Amino acid sequence: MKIVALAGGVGGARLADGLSQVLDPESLTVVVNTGDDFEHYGLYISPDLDTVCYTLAGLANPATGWGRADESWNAFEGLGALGGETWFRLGDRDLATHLERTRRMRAGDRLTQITLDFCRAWGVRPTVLPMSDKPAPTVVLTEEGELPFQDYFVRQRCRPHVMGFRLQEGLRPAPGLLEAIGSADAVVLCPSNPWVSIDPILAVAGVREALAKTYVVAVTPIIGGQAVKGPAAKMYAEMGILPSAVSVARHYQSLLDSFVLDSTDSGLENEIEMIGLKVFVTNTIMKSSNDRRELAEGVLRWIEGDRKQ
Ligand code: FO1
Repeated sequence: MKIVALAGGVGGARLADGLSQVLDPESLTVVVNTGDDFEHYGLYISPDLDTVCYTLAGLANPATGWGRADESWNAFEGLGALGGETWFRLGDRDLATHLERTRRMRAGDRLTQITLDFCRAWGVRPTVLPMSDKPAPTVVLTEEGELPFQDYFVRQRCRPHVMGFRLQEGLRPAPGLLEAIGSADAVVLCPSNPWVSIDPILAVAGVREALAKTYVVAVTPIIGGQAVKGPAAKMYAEMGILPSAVSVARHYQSLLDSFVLDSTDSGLENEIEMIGLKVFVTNTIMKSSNDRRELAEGVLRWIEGDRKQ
């Protein structure tokens, strides 16, 4: 089965990793959010692309989910000693990625090509695509004004109250993205933040139209009213929406054929079916590599069975 996974940060990367353990490399394409990208120290930084690629390569820091494992912080400490900005941590191994990506983007290379080359260098075999080669900065609209994404997420630790988001609408999709969705048997919306990880991908020109022509299943990023990681539940609450798997199902509703609900929330199954979605209830918490593979296997089996009906 050919699968396209839409993913953002840590949660999405983990399911993408599970899918890469189960599917042949040529049967999996991971499309990654670039709305978190920003320039820092003159470097073009693409956190979700790096989180997905590092995770698929087995290079990710297991504690944080972002950045590299076995990292050292010599350059970063040197920056601090010089009075440089230290709110966004850049490890020595991670810096190589940002330096080389920035050098190649300044030379005119496309983010898509850079990502494919980095994946080859890191031994990542599935295809990983940015959602677009064009900059797509997500702006967070808060009660304290408009904030660039990393300012909100890292510098301010998601404290400001969110009122909404401004996404880049109608961006040109990365080469091959729409074709990958068009030839997929199914698309999996990974358990990433619906607002700032998945919605930016859905806003890329042609993506919603392409999804309408194929089987789409979303894996809940909210369990028991809480996000597994990150501010998704807080964002829902601040925008007056009850943080729950039902709210996520409604968030994507028109795009979905079915929804993967965590066993903790099995009581919500009927409510989600009432809005017209079929529901697969399973354990969606991924603490280990084995959990990632098991969730991926379960979702693929679900898709196989549900598509046939
Ligand atoms: N997140 C933090 O909370 N603090 C950091 O210092 C930080 C540094 C960082 C460096 C590289 C990278 O790829 C990601 C990094 N992140 C950090 C995570 C990043 O802000 C988020 O993972 C995404 O933007 C949202 O998923």
